[in-house]
Amino acid sequence: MSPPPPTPFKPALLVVDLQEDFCPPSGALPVPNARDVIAPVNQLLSYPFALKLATKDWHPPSHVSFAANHAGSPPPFVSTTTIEHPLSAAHRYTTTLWPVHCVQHTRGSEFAAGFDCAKVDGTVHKGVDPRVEMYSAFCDPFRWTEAGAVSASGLEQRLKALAITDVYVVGLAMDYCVKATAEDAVAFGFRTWVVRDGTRAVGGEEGARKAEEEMVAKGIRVVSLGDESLGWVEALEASP
Ligand code: VGL
Ligand code: ZN
Repeated sequence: MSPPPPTPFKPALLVVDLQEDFCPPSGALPVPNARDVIAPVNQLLSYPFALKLATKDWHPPSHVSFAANHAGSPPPFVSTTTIEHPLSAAHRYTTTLWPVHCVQHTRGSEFAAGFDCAKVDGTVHKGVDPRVEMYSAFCDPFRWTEAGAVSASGLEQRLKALAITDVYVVGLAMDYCVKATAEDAVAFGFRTWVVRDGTRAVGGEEGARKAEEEMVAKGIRVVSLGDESLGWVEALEASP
């Protein structure tokens, strides 16, 4: 017999950015083997999580993370820019520039074909403020500086209002938005799980290995679909 779940145990599922632009071959910012996650994610969506949410990377055309929006249109993936807090320029950090992706209302911003999005209870939009990068589904990284968040999705409050204890994160990409979302979930006090089968990295297998190591170091539990922690979810009573 495997050990019982912790009590209380009220788990939520977050499906991060499972959108066409992150899927090969057509996506603008394709994550290797991204479509492999669709079947495992659909399986997880059939479990009785207390809450199931999907996120969408949802950028305005003027977003700061697009290489094309910077002088000389530097090459994406290998170029960076410095992002400053709009109210406090002393707070700044360097971030990667990307191809134009997930522009609001475009084909590429739609959920990936075959993703059973009818089973989610809602969609959280992220990366909406053109001035800041927002990998996490919760907030931009200035949240953790004294200058404070520029943009927050309300996800923390939504989970806390339902007394969620555990957050299970899957989706794209493991080394960017899944990782940032899981790190914030831990920082906000949730027991946090990343399910390997349901995620893939921009940096391929090497990117996945490094992301896993960094997440584990922060107290995130990286597990496979067969892990006992998912047995706890399956065994919950489906809510009416
Ligand atoms: C993502 C790069 C840029 C992600 C989003 O969803 O991981 N990566 N925007
Ligand atoms: Zn993005």
